[in-house]
Amino acid sequence: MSSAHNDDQESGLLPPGQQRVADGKWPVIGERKPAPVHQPWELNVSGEIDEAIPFSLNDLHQLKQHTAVIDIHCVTRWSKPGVEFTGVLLADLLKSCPPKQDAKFISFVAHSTRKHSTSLPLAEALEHKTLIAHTVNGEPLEPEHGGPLRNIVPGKYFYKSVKWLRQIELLSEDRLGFWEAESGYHNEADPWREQRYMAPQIDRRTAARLIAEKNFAGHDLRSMDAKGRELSHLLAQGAALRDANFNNANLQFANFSHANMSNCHLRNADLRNAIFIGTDLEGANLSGADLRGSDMTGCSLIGSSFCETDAKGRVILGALIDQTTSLQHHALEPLTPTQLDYVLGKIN
Ligand SMILES: Nc1nc2c(c(=O)[nH]1)N[C@H]1C(S)=C(S)[C@@H](COP(=O)(O)O)O[C@H]1N2
Ligand SMILES: [Mo]
Repeated sequence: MSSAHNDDQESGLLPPGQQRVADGKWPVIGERKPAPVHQPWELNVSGEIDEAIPFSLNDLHQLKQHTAVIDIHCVTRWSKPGVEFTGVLLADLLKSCPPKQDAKFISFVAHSTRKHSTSLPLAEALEHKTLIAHTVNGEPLEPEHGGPLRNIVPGKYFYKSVKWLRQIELLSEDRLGFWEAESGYHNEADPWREQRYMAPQIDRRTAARLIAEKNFAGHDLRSMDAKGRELSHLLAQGAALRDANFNNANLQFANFSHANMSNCHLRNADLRNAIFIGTDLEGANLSGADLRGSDMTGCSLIGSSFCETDAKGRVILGALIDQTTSLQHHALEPLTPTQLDYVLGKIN
């Protein structure tokens, strides 16, 4: 699927469906701070190893240091190429605590209130040169970006890199991470193959009934297919609609207040007078959608698209936005430069 084309994609620099953030910007995604920290930071390695081993930050600095320039690709369609991380290669760390034969997977666990984690096959984590990073572009990692320690898995969507890394567990069987289990993020996360979401779990009959009743409020309908549907006056407050496909649908007067619509496909949808109060529209594609009279107060737009451009940066499909569209300036701030120019050109 294509959301926004640009020069980076033409030159093969960015994976499909990704857009580059403005220089100097680095959005904060997901949790914003670690759980309270009462003791000096320790990284524990446990599970399928002979002995559970704690590493202090100082211990980590004593190990061989490695610097790598990596491209950040968030599943919500923004990329930040060329970020320099320094730390210890997972491969070097594991030399001090060799995994047992049975260790086939590795789970990275955060020190956060929801015990956030993510996992990978151990062989893949090593192949991708996973880094246990404490430094970015020569400076200590800031807490909002995972300081003092986060893992970095180059070549995977960024949800495979947990902030506030406190524990590494070697496992004989996989254990799905937070986003993978809660939000259906794809467990393989290869941005070049657009492995954003797992196959949807919705039962077809329920989906058909909800479409007929035009009532999605509070339902989990991730990745549902509603393209081209007649859904005017739809009630969808608080619904879980990540990755749902509403391309070309009639959604006039639909109420999506506080719904999670990240990565939703809303290309060419009729969204006149639709309500998106407090809605998560991160990574959503609204190119060609009719947004006249819609209320987008307080919605989150990191990585969202309102237009598609050709290789020369000319708009080939743009959303219909005018003075009747309620969009706040501060909500527009995280848009990529191309998207921001487009929207400002319409509302100013
Ligand atoms: N502890 C923790 N780590 C996390 C997350 C989170 O919510 N909590 N979100 C993941 C996701 S989805 C992304 S895109 C990146 C965002 O990192 P950033 O906030 O430094 O950009 O962190 C990943 N690691
Ligand atoms: Mo993400």
